[in-house]
Amino acid sequence: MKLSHCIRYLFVILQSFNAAQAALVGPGDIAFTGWNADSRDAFSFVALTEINPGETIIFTDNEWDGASFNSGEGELSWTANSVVAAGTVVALSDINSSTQLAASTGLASGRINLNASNEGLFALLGSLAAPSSFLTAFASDGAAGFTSLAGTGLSVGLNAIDFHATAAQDADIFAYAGARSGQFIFSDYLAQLNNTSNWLFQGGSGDQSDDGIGPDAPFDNSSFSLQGSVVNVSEPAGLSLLFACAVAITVCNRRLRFSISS
Ligand SMILES: [Ca+2]
Ligand SMILES: [Ca+2]
Ligand SMILES: [Ca+2]
Repeated sequence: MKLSHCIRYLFVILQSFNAAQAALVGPGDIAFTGWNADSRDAFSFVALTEINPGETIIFTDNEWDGASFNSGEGELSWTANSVVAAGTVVALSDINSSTQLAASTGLASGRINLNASNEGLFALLGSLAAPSSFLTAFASDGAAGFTSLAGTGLSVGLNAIDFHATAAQDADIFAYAGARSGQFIFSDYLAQLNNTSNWLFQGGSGDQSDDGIGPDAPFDNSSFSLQGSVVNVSEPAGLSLLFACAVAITVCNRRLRFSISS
Protein backbone atom coordinates (compact mmCIF):
# COMPACT_ATOMS: atom_id res chain seq x y z
CA MET A 1 0.00 0.00 0.00
CA LYS A 2 1.35 3.41 -0.97
CA LEU A 3 1.77 6.11 1.67
CA SER A 4 -0.83 8.27 -0.14
CA HIS A 5 -3.33 5.43 0.12
CA CYS A 6 -2.60 5.12 3.84
CA ILE A 7 -3.20 8.82 4.37
CA ARG A 8 -6.45 8.64 2.39
CA TYR A 9 -7.49 5.59 4.46
CA LEU A 10 -6.90 7.53 7.68
CA PHE A 11 -8.77 10.53 6.28
CA VAL A 12 -11.80 8.37 5.41
CA ILE A 13 -11.80 6.95 8.94
CA LEU A 14 -11.70 10.46 10.40
CA GLN A 15 -14.47 11.63 8.07
CA SER A 16 -16.63 8.63 8.99
CA PHE A 17 -15.98 9.32 12.64
CA ASN A 18 -17.03 12.95 12.28
CA ALA A 19 -20.16 12.05 10.35
CA ALA A 20 -21.10 9.47 12.97
CA GLN A 21 -20.63 11.92 15.83
CA ALA A 22 -22.30 14.98 14.40
CA ALA A 23 -25.95 14.27 14.86
CA LEU A 24 -28.76 14.76 17.32
CA VAL A 25 -29.05 11.68 19.49
CA GLY A 26 -30.65 12.43 22.83
CA PRO A 27 -30.80 14.33 26.12
CA GLY A 28 -28.47 17.30 26.36
CA ASP A 29 -27.77 17.68 22.63
CA ILE A 30 -29.47 21.07 22.81
CA ALA A 31 -30.45 23.38 25.68
CA PHE A 32 -32.82 26.33 25.84
CA THR A 33 -31.28 29.80 26.14
CA GLY A 34 -34.41 31.98 25.93
CA TRP A 35 -38.17 31.66 26.44
CA ASN A 36 -40.78 34.40 25.98
CA ALA A 37 -44.52 34.09 26.55
CA ASP A 38 -45.25 37.82 26.32
CA SER A 39 -46.53 39.43 23.15
CA ARG A 40 -44.49 37.93 20.30
CA ASP A 41 -43.70 34.49 21.74
CA ALA A 42 -40.22 33.19 21.12
CA PHE A 43 -37.56 30.77 22.28
CA SER A 44 -33.96 30.05 21.50
CA PHE A 45 -31.69 27.05 21.99
CA VAL A 46 -28.01 26.27 21.69
CA ALA A 47 -26.76 23.28 19.71
CA LEU A 48 -24.33 21.38 21.94
CA THR A 49 -23.51 18.96 19.14
CA GLU A 50 -23.23 19.57 15.42
CA ILE A 51 -26.59 19.31 13.63
CA ASN A 52 -26.69 17.95 10.10
CA PRO A 53 -28.82 19.33 7.27
CA GLY A 54 -32.16 17.53 7.29
CA GLU A 55 -32.22 16.81 11.01
CA THR A 56 -35.54 17.89 12.57
CA ILE A 57 -36.41 18.84 16.13
CA ILE A 58 -40.04 18.83 17.26
CA PHE A 59 -41.10 21.33 19.94
CA THR A 60 -44.37 21.20 21.85
CA ASP A 61 -46.03 22.82 24.84
CA ASN A 62 -48.40 19.87 25.26
CA GLU A 63 -47.99 17.95 28.52
CA TRP A 64 -46.28 14.58 28.82
CA ASP A 65 -47.90 12.09 31.19
CA GLY A 66 -45.01 9.65 31.30
CA ALA A 67 -46.12 7.71 28.23
CA SER A 68 -47.70 10.13 25.78
CA PHE A 69 -48.53 13.76 25.10
CA ASN A 70 -51.98 15.18 25.64
CA SER A 71 -53.40 17.47 22.97
CA GLY A 72 -54.83 20.94 22.74
CA GLU A 73 -51.63 22.98 22.58
CA GLY A 74 -49.04 23.69 19.94
CA GLU A 75 -46.40 21.95 17.88
CA LEU A 76 -43.56 23.39 15.89
CA SER A 77 -40.89 21.68 13.83
CA TRP A 78 -37.46 23.04 13.02
CA THR A 79 -35.19 21.48 10.38
CA ALA A 80 -31.57 22.33 9.76
CA ASN A 81 -30.95 23.28 6.11
CA SER A 82 -27.20 23.59 6.53
CA VAL A 83 -24.66 22.31 9.02
CA VAL A 84 -25.29 23.96 12.38
CA ALA A 85 -22.02 24.03 14.27
CA ALA A 86 -21.97 23.07 17.92
CA GLY A 87 -22.19 26.24 19.98
CA THR A 88 -24.61 27.95 17.59
CA VAL A 89 -27.68 29.57 19.11
CA VAL A 90 -30.84 29.09 17.05
CA ALA A 91 -33.60 31.64 17.64
CA LEU A 92 -37.25 31.07 16.77
CA SER A 93 -39.36 34.21 16.83
CA ASP A 94 -43.09 34.86 16.49
CA ILE A 95 -43.77 31.24 17.31
CA ASN A 96 -47.40 32.08 18.11
CA SER A 97 -47.98 33.09 14.49
CA SER A 98 -47.71 30.41 11.82
CA THR A 99 -47.38 33.15 9.18
CA GLN A 100 -44.74 35.30 10.93
CA LEU A 101 -42.77 32.43 12.48
CA ALA A 102 -39.07 32.83 11.68
CA ALA A 103 -35.86 30.98 12.49
CA SER A 104 -32.39 32.54 12.63
CA THR A 105 -31.13 29.49 10.76
CA GLY A 106 -32.96 26.46 9.37
CA LEU A 107 -36.62 26.10 8.48
CA ALA A 108 -39.48 26.24 10.97
CA SER A 109 -43.18 25.54 10.66
CA GLY A 110 -46.10 25.20 13.02
CA ARG A 111 -47.29 27.29 15.95
CA ILE A 112 -46.89 27.36 19.72
CA ASN A 113 -48.69 29.86 21.94
CA LEU A 114 -46.76 29.82 25.21
CA ASN A 115 -48.77 30.38 28.39
CA ALA A 116 -47.45 33.03 30.78
CA SER A 117 -47.80 30.56 33.67
CA ASN A 118 -47.79 26.83 34.29
CA GLU A 119 -46.16 26.20 30.93
CA GLY A 120 -43.70 23.68 29.59
CA LEU A 121 -41.77 23.25 26.36
CA PHE A 122 -40.32 19.96 25.15
CA ALA A 123 -37.76 19.36 22.40
CA LEU A 124 -37.71 15.88 20.92
CA LEU A 125 -36.82 13.72 17.94
CA GLY A 126 -39.36 11.63 16.07
CA SER A 127 -42.95 12.78 16.42
CA LEU A 128 -45.39 13.78 19.15
CA ALA A 129 -47.19 10.47 18.70
CA ALA A 130 -43.92 8.52 18.87
CA PRO A 131 -40.96 10.45 20.28
CA SER A 132 -37.77 8.54 19.55
CA SER A 133 -35.73 10.64 21.96
CA PHE A 134 -36.10 13.74 24.09
CA LEU A 135 -33.44 16.45 23.86
CA THR A 136 -34.42 18.90 26.61
CA ALA A 137 -37.39 20.48 28.35
CA PHE A 138 -38.28 23.77 30.03
CA ALA A 139 -40.95 24.42 32.67
CA SER A 140 -41.97 27.75 34.14
CA ASP A 141 -43.61 25.88 37.01
CA GLY A 142 -42.67 22.24 37.47
CA ALA A 143 -45.36 19.63 37.15
CA ALA A 144 -47.82 22.32 36.10
CA GLY A 145 -45.60 22.82 33.05
CA PHE A 146 -44.05 19.43 32.29
CA THR A 147 -46.66 17.27 34.02
CA SER A 148 -43.96 14.59 34.03
CA LEU A 149 -40.45 13.87 32.82
CA ALA A 150 -40.91 10.14 33.44
CA GLY A 151 -39.74 8.06 30.51
CA THR A 152 -38.10 11.01 28.76
CA GLY A 153 -34.55 10.38 29.94
CA LEU A 154 -34.46 14.01 31.07
CA SER A 155 -33.49 15.25 34.53
CA VAL A 156 -33.97 18.76 35.90
CA GLY A 157 -30.62 20.49 36.39
CA LEU A 158 -28.86 18.05 34.08
CA ASN A 159 -30.53 18.37 30.70
CA ALA A 160 -33.83 20.08 31.56
CA ILE A 161 -34.71 23.21 33.48
CA ASP A 162 -37.57 23.95 35.87
CA PHE A 163 -38.28 27.25 37.63
CA HIS A 164 -40.77 25.79 40.13
CA ALA A 165 -40.22 27.10 43.66
CA THR A 166 -37.76 29.75 42.48
CA ALA A 167 -38.30 33.50 42.34
CA ALA A 168 -38.79 33.05 38.60
CA GLN A 169 -41.70 30.61 38.91
CA ASP A 170 -44.36 31.51 36.35
CA ALA A 171 -42.42 34.49 35.00
CA ASP A 172 -43.25 35.48 31.42
CA ILE A 173 -39.81 35.94 29.88
CA PHE A 174 -36.59 34.08 30.73
CA ALA A 175 -33.10 34.47 29.29
CA TYR A 176 -29.89 32.58 29.99
CA ALA A 177 -27.31 35.04 31.26
CA GLY A 178 -24.51 32.64 32.18
CA ALA A 179 -21.13 32.06 30.56
CA ARG A 180 -20.78 31.23 26.86
CA SER A 181 -17.05 30.57 26.94
CA GLY A 182 -14.55 28.84 29.15
CA GLN A 183 -15.54 25.17 28.83
CA PHE A 184 -13.44 22.53 27.07
CA ILE A 185 -16.39 20.55 25.70
CA PHE A 186 -19.85 21.82 24.83
CA SER A 187 -21.68 19.35 27.07
CA ASP A 188 -19.96 20.99 30.05
CA TYR A 189 -22.26 23.98 29.50
CA LEU A 190 -25.31 21.86 30.40
CA ALA A 191 -24.97 22.37 34.16
CA GLN A 192 -24.84 26.15 33.72
CA LEU A 193 -27.61 26.26 31.13
CA ASN A 194 -29.94 24.19 33.28
CA ASN A 195 -29.20 26.09 36.50
CA THR A 196 -32.02 28.58 37.18
CA SER A 197 -29.65 30.96 38.99
CA ASN A 198 -27.98 31.70 35.64
CA TRP A 199 -31.21 33.06 34.13
CA LEU A 200 -32.77 36.51 34.08
CA PHE A 201 -36.56 36.69 34.23
CA GLN A 202 -39.52 39.05 34.42
CA GLY A 203 -43.27 38.55 34.83
CA GLY A 204 -46.50 40.36 35.50
CA SER A 205 -49.34 41.91 33.58
CA GLY A 206 -48.45 43.67 30.37
CA ASP A 207 -45.49 43.00 28.11
CA GLN A 208 -42.09 42.52 29.76
CA SER A 209 -40.43 41.39 26.53
CA ASP A 210 -40.02 44.93 25.18
CA ASP A 211 -39.82 47.25 28.20
CA GLY A 212 -36.12 48.10 28.07
CA ILE A 213 -35.46 46.09 31.23
CA GLY A 214 -33.59 42.82 30.89
CA PRO A 215 -34.51 40.35 29.76
CA ASP A 216 -36.02 41.61 26.54
CA ALA A 217 -36.58 39.91 23.20
CA PRO A 218 -34.84 39.27 20.91
CA PHE A 219 -32.46 37.29 23.08
CA ASP A 220 -28.67 37.26 23.07
CA ASN A 221 -27.93 34.88 20.22
CA SER A 222 -24.15 34.95 20.44
CA SER A 223 -22.52 31.56 20.06
CA PHE A 224 -20.95 29.41 22.77
CA SER A 225 -17.25 28.74 22.33
CA LEU A 226 -14.67 26.36 23.73
CA GLN A 227 -11.54 27.05 25.71
CA GLY A 228 -8.50 26.80 23.45
CA SER A 229 -8.73 24.57 20.40
CA VAL A 230 -9.61 21.28 22.07
CA VAL A 231 -11.74 19.10 19.78
CA ASN A 232 -15.22 18.38 21.14
CA VAL A 233 -15.06 14.59 21.45
CA SER A 234 -16.81 12.61 24.17
CA GLU A 235 -14.70 10.10 26.10
CA PRO A 236 -16.09 6.89 24.53
CA ALA A 237 -15.96 8.49 21.08
CA GLY A 238 -12.43 9.70 21.70
CA LEU A 239 -11.32 6.20 22.66
CA SER A 240 -12.98 4.81 19.53
CA LEU A 241 -11.16 7.36 17.40
CA LEU A 242 -7.84 6.57 19.08
CA PHE A 243 -8.38 2.85 18.51
CA ALA A 244 -9.39 3.35 14.85
CA CYS A 245 -6.31 5.48 14.18
CA ALA A 246 -4.04 2.99 15.95
CA VAL A 247 -5.41 0.13 13.82
CA ALA A 248 -5.07 2.19 10.64
CA ILE A 249 -1.49 3.22 11.43
CA THR A 250 -0.54 -0.39 12.27
CA VAL A 251 -2.05 -1.67 9.01
CA CYS A 252 -0.40 1.09 6.98
CA ASN A 253 2.93 0.55 8.71
CA ARG A 254 2.90 -3.20 8.00
CA ARG A 255 1.90 -2.73 4.37
CA LEU A 256 4.52 -0.04 3.83
CA ARG A 257 7.22 -2.30 5.27
CA PHE A 258 5.95 -5.13 3.05
CA SER A 259 6.07 -2.86 -0.01
CA ILE A 260 9.62 -1.72 0.78
CA SER A 261 10.96 -5.22 1.42
CA SER A 262 9.27 -6.89 -1.58
CA1 LIG B 1 -48.59 23.45 28.26
CA1 LIG C 1 -46.31 39.80 31.07
CA1 LIG D 1 -38.02 43.04 29.73
